[in-house]
Amino acid sequence: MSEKKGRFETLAVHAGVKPDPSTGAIMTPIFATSTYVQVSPGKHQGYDYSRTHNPTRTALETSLAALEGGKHALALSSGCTGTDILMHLLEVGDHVVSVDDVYGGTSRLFRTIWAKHGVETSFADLTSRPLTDFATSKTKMVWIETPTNPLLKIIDIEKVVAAAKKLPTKPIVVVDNTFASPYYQSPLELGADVVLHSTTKYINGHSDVVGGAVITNDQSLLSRLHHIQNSIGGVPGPFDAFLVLRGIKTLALRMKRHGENAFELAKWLEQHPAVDKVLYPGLESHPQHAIAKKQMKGFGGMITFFIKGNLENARKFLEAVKVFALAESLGGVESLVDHPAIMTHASIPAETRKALGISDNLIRLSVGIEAIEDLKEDLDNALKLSQ
Ligand code: P1T
Repeated sequence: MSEKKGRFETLAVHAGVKPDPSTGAIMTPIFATSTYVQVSPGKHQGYDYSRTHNPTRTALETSLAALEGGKHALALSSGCTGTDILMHLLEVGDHVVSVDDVYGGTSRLFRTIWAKHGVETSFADLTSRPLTDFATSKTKMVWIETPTNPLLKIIDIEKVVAAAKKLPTKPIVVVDNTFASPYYQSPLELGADVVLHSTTKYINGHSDVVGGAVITNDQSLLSRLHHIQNSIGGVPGPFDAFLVLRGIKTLALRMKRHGENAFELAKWLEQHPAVDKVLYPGLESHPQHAIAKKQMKGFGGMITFFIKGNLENARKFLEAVKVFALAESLGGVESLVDHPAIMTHASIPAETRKALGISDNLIRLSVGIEAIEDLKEDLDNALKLSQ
């Protein structure tokens, strides 16, 4: 499925996209059809039913595989569908080691859905302890999110993959690459078996689609994942597939700008009197800055910081921003601000959140592509009003 011609920027514009043979239309048509005419039972042009395949989705899958340097991709109805489909690979009694700081919805799926179906997950701080401290004789999957949501911890992908490959249970290593996007990080090159994306975020980039994807080089794993998707559903509609495909064309331009704006704001916030601490992988003060430099091509558009004071100070700040919008999600062209403890990570039990350090004065920024001066002025004004 993959088309490996060209550099990232070229692939983003061209991979998967061919002029429509019947009209010459340069843009991939939105194939709004549930089914396909067969000339004789079982004789068709590669498409029989749109839960199984759809040409707009196929174009998107080819593009996603190319961007991640992978051979195969499945486009899905959401990032959480990707997590769920991957968990369907496991059997009762199997065990997962997951990074401790993951998106709240990922943690919720592991703790409240899959634990009930007999798959236990251990949440591990893989920045300070080795995988072997958490692996059991049943560990069949290792779940990495890096940078993590919302603490922006950096996990050494190559190191964890090497440790996983030595385990007798041969677990599948999944990397949720949503925060970095394929522009800044290529987990398959670092040895991961599967990359997961919430395409809702940077890949689509315009906050108008919920979608997901999994990408792998392993043909048999892809077949198993496609069997699961085809059996349970979880497909994106052709309109959504088209929108994500369109968003991808500007992914490189957007990511460059997200990264530049975020780096500048992170350095500036670090000096701000109303800010206690800033977490951004590009800062030398970040505890895993050296690993980020080694495995990422840039540091992305997400910043997490601790505002001086308590929840009241955080509230004043969050109510005062004008360019940044207070909303869940991330990765769109517009800047967003999130309060993880009350919003995106509320489903994580309070004591677990506290132990992780997701405190009431923690604020997460998804830095957009607006003028840096306007972003700075907005944050400065709201920070002043917060104290
Ligand atoms: O929302 P959905 O497309 O299902 O993606 C889930 C998901 C998976 N992985 C990561 C790293 C994510 O951040 C998300 C979704 N996150 C948010 C909605 C958020 O605001 O953090």
